[in-house]
Amino acid sequence: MSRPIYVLNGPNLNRLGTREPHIYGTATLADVEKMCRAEAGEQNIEFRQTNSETQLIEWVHEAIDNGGGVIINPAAYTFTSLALFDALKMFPGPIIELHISNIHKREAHYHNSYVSKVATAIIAGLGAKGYPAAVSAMRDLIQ
Ligand code: CA2
Repeated sequence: MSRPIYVLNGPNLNRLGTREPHIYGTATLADVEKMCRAEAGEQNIEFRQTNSETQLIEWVHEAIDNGGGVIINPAAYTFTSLALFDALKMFPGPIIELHISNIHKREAHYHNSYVSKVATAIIAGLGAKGYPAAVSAMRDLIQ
């Protein structure tokens, strides 16, 4: 059994689809999980969401021990968490940073991502479809 791909989601994404549809679309996080599992096929994925920085870091530690790759939408922690940056630095496999919106086209406080400094690749601005695109890319990276 190949090591699972961890798809990790940060704060407030549990409410995806409930507001700012012009930025984030109308798909819910449950819809996004279905899209990822459809794209993953027989590849095992762990799909999780938390509003807790500690929990997000502990899932990265779990992926260090058990995971083949990490796809992460850290949401606001992207721009604030050196602790998450330090945790991701320890991950030996490929990391894809994922954002539904194009953060570089938005307010200045969304322009400096700590995660981009350790990510293998970044996907931003493809909407919810960025998630299955990341799963497809990650399967290529870990095969
Ligand atoms: O575009 C993305 O995926 C973001 O990571 C989403 C974060 C935002 O802080 C980043 O700058 C970009 C916001 C997460 C909260 O998302 C919600 C979206 C719609 C409804 C409720 C929450």
